[in-house]
Amino acid sequence: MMIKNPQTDNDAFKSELAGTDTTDRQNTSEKNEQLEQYKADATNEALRSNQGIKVADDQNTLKAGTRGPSLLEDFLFREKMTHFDHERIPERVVHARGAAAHGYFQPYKNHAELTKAAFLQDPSKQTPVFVRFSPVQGPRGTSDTVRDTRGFAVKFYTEEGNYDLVGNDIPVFFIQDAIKFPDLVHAVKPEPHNEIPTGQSAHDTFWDFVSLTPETAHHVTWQMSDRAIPVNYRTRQGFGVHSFRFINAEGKARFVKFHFKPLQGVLSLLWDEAQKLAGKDPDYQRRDLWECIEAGLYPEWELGVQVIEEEDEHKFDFDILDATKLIPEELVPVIPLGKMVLNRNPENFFAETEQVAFCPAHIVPGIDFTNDPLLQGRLFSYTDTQLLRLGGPNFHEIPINRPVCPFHNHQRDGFHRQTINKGRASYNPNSIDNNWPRETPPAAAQGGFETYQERVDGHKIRQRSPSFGDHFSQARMFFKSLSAPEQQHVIDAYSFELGKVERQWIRERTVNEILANIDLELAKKVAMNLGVEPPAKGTVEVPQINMQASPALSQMSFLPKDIKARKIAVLVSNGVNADTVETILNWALKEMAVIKLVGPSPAPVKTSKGEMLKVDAAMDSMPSIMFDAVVVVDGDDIAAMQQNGEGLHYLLETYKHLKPLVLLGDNAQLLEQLRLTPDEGTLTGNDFASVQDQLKQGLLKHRVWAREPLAKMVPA
Ligand code: HDE
Repeated sequence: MMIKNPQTDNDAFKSELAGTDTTDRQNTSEKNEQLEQYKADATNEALRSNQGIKVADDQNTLKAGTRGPSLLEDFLFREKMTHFDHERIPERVVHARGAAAHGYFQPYKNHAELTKAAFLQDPSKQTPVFVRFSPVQGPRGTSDTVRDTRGFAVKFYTEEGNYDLVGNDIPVFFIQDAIKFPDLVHAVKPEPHNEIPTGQSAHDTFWDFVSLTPETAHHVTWQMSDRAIPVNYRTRQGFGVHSFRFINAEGKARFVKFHFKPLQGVLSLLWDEAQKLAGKDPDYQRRDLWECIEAGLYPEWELGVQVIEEEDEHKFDFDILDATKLIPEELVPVIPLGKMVLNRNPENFFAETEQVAFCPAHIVPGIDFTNDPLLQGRLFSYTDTQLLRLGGPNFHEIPINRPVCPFHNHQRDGFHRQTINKGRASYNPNSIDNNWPRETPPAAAQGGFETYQERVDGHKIRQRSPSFGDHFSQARMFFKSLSAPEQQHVIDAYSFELGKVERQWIRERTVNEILANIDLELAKKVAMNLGVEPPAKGTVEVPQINMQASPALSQMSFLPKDIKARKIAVLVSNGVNADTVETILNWALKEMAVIKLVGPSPAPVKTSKGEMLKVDAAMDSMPSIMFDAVVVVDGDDIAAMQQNGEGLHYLLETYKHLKPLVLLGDNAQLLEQLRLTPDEGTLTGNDFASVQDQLKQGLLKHRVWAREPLAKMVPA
């Protein structure tokens, strides 16, 4: 008899979830219903041409004789090949690679005091969302786990029209003014002469620009931190980055900063894992998102805002219009607005994920922009880029981009127009069609969009505001807010990246003119690693801001509260104790943790009871870097393991990457063989029940940080 992991194919989670949480899985939002109309199912259908002709032979071109030349007349061949030849569209100039999912947003309560935006009023109403996550630098084919900022773009299909919150997973940006964006992107993209490196910032042009552009200092410090190598998309924060405005029905406006906080915690990879994963599984993060949603393990975020009264606009040490600055949560707490849940994978990657068009200018009544010069430039760029990428001005008609409310206006024609506009008047005012469609009075009265009447008074001028002048104090605050291991990773990352920079003067300028102003110790340590003369002091006077450290900036403040969807490799081989495997599977199901049974090869193994146990994968196809913890089950063939280089490497890597390592039964001997120092994360015992609580604790802490100095010596 063959037994298998009941979690495989997600059967286990689905039955465990059945009946508990059904609203999440009904998928009956207005947006889903709208999308249904455009879906095509070919089951039981004849193969036809695009003109509807039934095709009798799709294997052979039309030829003059079986061995003769092909005929131009073959309209079926020409249609098929022409369509294929035109399948690709330009990829996004940044954020080209992405993964997305459907879900909903639901407010906790009525937020009418803050904003009149309809989707934030009714706590019983779910607004459909489509969310796309994306690294920035690489092309569509880059790897998920590269060191990079990640996009966190949310389209809310509200009853008043689409609202796009096009954010990132880092709360500040590289530059202050949109006019510098093409320079930044040209510098970070692969170098123009040889298109190297893909998906990486560790090269000369990026660091040349960074070292000459001090305003990048804060964002780049985040980019060198663990934030830039997330475990997956589910464990990321999202930030609106800019200050926006909320306006309520009385016309009262306030500044707001948006935050998405993941209920899964904020977790990162180690650099060695990130690099290895980029090769072993370039789709690691999109696969994770997909598989979790398929299994019913829906990721959730809490959307919140920091609110700043208009009269407090100038009370900070920095300008709230400067996108290289954040507002520490200790100064202005985040007010929770509601919950976002992702519960449905797209049906078709191209139709939905590739064709979705986000734009920060897509706002609804109750939300407005500010004069942040980065935001102002973005308001232009997104529509402009979609015109090229999606081939014309009608991309709003593509199913994924359509609002769920009706939309009528006098815009007409253009490539790929789908709407058949009735009536004869395509202008306003008109008397022929009785002046339809008509304008709506502003929001407070009836729902028409009204721009917030901010008073603006100034000279036309090309100049950076002096209030944007401090580039280092918040970078310093961020660095000081990190735990010791996080700080060490920042030092390591700067050293790694600058170590790949060929030009000595760029290395030196970065150390002396950027790092020394952020933190002298950081600069000295990086200088030593690079063999550069350590600086004695910074080059500018960095203002003392009224906050030395903000604990909310450390990932240690965002550890998960449960182990739902955390991944555990259970190593099995011939002789494995079948009861232990069952105990582990039952425990994991209760905890909603994901188990993969990993064997020496893809072949089933024979258990202690003589049954054949199907494995989910072989060690080489699911290496330890894909998991949060590893368990070696008792009863298996330890002699074989002791001689299996790949298996021993599996365990060494688990230890090196600071993960819980459970060695049951005789497998405890492996610690000694591998010369691994036991610690709170190396768990041994004769039965799983004796270690399961410690394993859970280890997973909640994510890493055994105390092990890190020793782990450096592990040859894996
Ligand atoms: Fe973008 N950005 N960006 N960006 N951005 C694009 O629009 C741009 C910035 C962000 O999943 C492009 O549709 C300028 C900040 C995300 O489809 C483009 C500036 C933040 C995505 C563009 C910025 C973002 C984009 C390329 C400086 C976080 C992916 C394709 C003024 C708050 C959206 C596209 C998706 C994509 C321009 C800076 C987030 C070229 C000019 C700051 C998440 O229009």
